[in-house]
Amino acid sequence: MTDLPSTLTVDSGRLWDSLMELATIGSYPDEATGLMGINRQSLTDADAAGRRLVIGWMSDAGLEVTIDEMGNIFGRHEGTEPNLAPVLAGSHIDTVATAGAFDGCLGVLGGLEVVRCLNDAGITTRRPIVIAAWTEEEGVRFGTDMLGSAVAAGRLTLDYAYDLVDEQGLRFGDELARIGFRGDQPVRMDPPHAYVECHIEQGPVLAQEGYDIGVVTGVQAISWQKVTLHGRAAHAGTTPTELRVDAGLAAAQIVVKVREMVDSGAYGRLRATVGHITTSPGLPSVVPNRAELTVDLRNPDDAHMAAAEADLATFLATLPDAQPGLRVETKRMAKTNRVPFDEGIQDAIAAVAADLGHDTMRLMSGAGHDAQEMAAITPTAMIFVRGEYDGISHNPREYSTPEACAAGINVLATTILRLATQ
Ligand code: HGY
Ligand code: MN
Ligand code: MN
Ligand code: MN
Repeated sequence: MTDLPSTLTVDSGRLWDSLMELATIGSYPDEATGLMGINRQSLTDADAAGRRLVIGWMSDAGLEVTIDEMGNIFGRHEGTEPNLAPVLAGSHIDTVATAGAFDGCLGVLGGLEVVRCLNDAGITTRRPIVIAAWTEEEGVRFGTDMLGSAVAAGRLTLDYAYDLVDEQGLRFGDELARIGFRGDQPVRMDPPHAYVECHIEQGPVLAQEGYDIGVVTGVQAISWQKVTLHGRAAHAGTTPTELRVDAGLAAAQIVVKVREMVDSGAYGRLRATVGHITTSPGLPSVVPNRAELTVDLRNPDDAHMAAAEADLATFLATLPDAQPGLRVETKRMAKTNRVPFDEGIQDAIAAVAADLGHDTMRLMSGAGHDAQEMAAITPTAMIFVRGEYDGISHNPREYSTPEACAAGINVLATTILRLATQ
């Protein structure tokens, strides 16, 4: 094994080119921004095309590619001691419907670039290095986020995942088979030596505080639920208020209520979003007899999250008081408590960043990540890369500069190098 360098410098142009090429898959002209957005939701044909592109690049880089029962993709760079637990790095390439080019993709293509860089330098580390692309991290198609990594780490079962259905009633397990990515590698993975994920911050903190790189201390709690309201269809012109059971009104009251909860300050740094809301039959002259909405709650404190969930449940139960006959159904979609990351891996990342000349700050992640699942089975932490435009994300305006992306992946590369020689 050649003498190892103390730091690695990746090919930032090659990294950027890969990011921009993957971004063409699932792209669409986004009317709201005038930019090209990306809609590569999991297990769609676009996702399958993105998967094939990344697998091709992994193979070109000499990685041994395997696919597990959840469609998680792994590219293995063998070590001089193959029996040692590998260093795992990665993220996801599935996107929301209004995505930019960086969310998740930076972590997968950045991991690939690390391997390409090791190949260029003729470096083989003691430990194997494995690059992962996790399935359905966003959770926006099948309703549970971090799905692929949660099954791999054992928090959720394969059967639970396979039986999830999308808005069209298509089943996860069937769609995985349809796109040809229902692999036969057992999904429950042996604990790796460590897991490191590089991701854009998706928020304004690094930019506001003047940092390019952040060391992530953990992920805040996440609660997703679907609320279905059953009212009574009635004539818009003839039906007086007291005879109405208006599902649309109840839905609107929930939207206002969650914002009032946030503004009250009673739940710490609660964030609440009603991202999906529909009424039926959706006609101008018919009082809605049904409404569906999702409530996404986030909180860095589990006790505050529990209080917010309980108070929202109490509020939902009172809705029929004002509209007798209204029926309220709730369904849990996703629920994760706050997840702290490993201090040792955080310190390793901070030391590498310092060696590379970057000051860093430590911050909790506002977004969920596959790393929060890996933290259950192996020492885990994340590297954040500064975002531009207030770190906007889940929007085609999402942007990090080539320099910031390269800085993040240089930190990832050297961190992986050092972990893989332990
Ligand atoms: O929703 C999230 O926090 C992440 O984008 N899956
Ligand atoms: Mn992501
Ligand atoms: Mn995302
Ligand atoms: Mn995420």
